[in-house]
Amino acid sequence: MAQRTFSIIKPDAVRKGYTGAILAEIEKAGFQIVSLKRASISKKQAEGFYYVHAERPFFNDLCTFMSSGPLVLMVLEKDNAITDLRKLMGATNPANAEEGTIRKKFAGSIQENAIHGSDAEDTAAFEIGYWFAGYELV
Ligand code: FUP
Repeated sequence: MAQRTFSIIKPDAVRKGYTGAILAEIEKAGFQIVSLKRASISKKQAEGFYYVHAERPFFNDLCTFMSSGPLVLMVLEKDNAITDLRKLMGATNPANAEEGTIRKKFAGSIQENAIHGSDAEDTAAFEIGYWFAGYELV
């Protein structure tokens, strides 16, 4: 059944000019783009988005990085969208990512790792609602 997930092309990838190439990988893999916007987010917005990581040692650096420049926020749809996007992204640390994955091709480090994808249905619902209003989901 068609499922929605939330994704971000992170500031490192946008800065390096990979937005179009990453979108092409996503469409080639069969995802429909339900909504897409380029934005600059505040550190506070990043902290709210990543609240589950608030106690982790990398939290502050991660939120500084996510608010360091424009990023692209997206809602994507396909059968098994959540699992399939995670496969397409590759491992969190690009050093461990499989050949052909977005992180293998475009990510520089475990923090500056090019793309985010929701990891479960409940987090996808929270993340879509955090960044998009209902009228933007078409
Ligand atoms: P992922 O779901 O693959 O994006 O990874 P996690 O949810 O575990 O981590 C969220 C983000 O925190 C990662 F995308 C990058 C950042 N992170 C670090 O900066 N250092 C770490 O050791 C782990 C994660």
